[in-house]
Amino acid sequence: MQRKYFQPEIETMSADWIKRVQDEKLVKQVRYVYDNVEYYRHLMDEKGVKPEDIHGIDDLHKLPFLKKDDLREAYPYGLLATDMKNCVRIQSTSGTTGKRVVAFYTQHDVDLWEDCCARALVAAGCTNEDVCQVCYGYGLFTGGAGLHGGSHKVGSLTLPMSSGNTDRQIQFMMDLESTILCCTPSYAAYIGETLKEKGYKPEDNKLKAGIFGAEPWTEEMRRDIEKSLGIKAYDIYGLTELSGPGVAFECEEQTGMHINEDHFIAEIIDPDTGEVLPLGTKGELVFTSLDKEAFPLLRYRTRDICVLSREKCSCGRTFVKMTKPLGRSDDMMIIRGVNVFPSQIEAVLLNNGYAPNYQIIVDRVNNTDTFDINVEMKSEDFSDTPKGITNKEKELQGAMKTMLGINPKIHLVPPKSIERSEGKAVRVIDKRKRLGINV
Ligand code: DLL
Repeated sequence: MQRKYFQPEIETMSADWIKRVQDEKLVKQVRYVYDNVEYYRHLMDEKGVKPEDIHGIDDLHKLPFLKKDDLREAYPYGLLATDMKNCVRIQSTSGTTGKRVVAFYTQHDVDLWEDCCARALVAAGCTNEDVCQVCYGYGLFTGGAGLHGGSHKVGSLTLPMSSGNTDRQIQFMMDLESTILCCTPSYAAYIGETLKEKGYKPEDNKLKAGIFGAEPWTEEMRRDIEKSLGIKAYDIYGLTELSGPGVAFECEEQTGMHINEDHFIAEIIDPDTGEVLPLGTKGELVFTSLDKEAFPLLRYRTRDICVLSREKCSCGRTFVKMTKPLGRSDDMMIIRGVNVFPSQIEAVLLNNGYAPNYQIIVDRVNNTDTFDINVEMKSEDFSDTPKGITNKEKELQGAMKTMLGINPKIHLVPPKSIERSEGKAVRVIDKRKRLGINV
């Protein structure tokens, strides 16, 4: 059955109602967090703010920010707000220096998250008659689990493919006549290319829409994907800390993503001063969860730079819209959909006896990210045989894979061959910028 919204009464509620809902939920969430999470209690006490000072969203600015470093410090249970016996799931992503971000969910949290993903799917035209092929990674990454749960809620036939094995993806897509494709935009582009190589035309598949996110992509890439697969391509945004995909999603207007404001309050701040900026201004996106039980977050700094707008949307949804992330205010890279911090690479080098003289080179070739790391050899290795050096590269590659979850190509280069900088070392050369990608 075709429907316009998954939860119409919520997705189209008036601005006054949104504010009322947020006011009420915020007061409760702050009290809950203060009473149940010692780490927060401490942060709030330090800032001299008590739950009774928060009467609604106009008081939000009084609360302290929470940063990724806090998650690292509190790892793994320090921000857990409920008894472990109430939790049913964890999901995880990489953290700044090796410690992963581990997010906990109660069944209620999973339910709300899946509702958000279902809203995104319905906005893209998904119904219970659709075949939804989910090729985001399953496992600790939130992409697979989130869209999978959303697809179940909509009642569509879910193909839990996970990522990779493109021949098999294509076989299922053709044989089972998939109509909705969920994956990263770069994988969607790759599937499009592979279909073409195999001699298929865009009209040969039954796909009608795709839900693509988890990494930056451009309008040009959207047009290419739409053309090569013969579909309409929708953006979806989210982060593990808040639940996963579905924090915000695109509607048919394709002019930004509606933030699910009944579950999250969005603010834009100046990343340097922390000052709250007005709608329409570019800055760092900060989120406050409103009804999470296991892993609630107040004023969490995403480090994603974007702009919020409340312009009326032709789809009828009233939720505020965010632009695509326009960059980051930290040094996190997203490579093949995986979050990578230079500090993690440095930690692996130091643990393996290398000096932190390295350069990371990222590019996108044929819609796939390439990831190379040049590392200066230890002087004692310099005289090694080519085979000895290759073995050491493999060893280091294995250690990187364990830390990052993806495989870089390691190139051991002679000592002192990486240019020294007098100022900030240039650790990352991200050539994807030439394609207009907001890295
Ligand atoms: O990437 C969740 C997700 C899965 C979103 C599937 C969409 C689809 P993390 O691995 O925690 O979670 O990475 C979160 O990815 O802070 C952004 O920098 C980036 N990101 C997510 N969606 C988009 C998007 C998932 N649509 C980080 N465009 C976020 C650009 C995105 N960047």
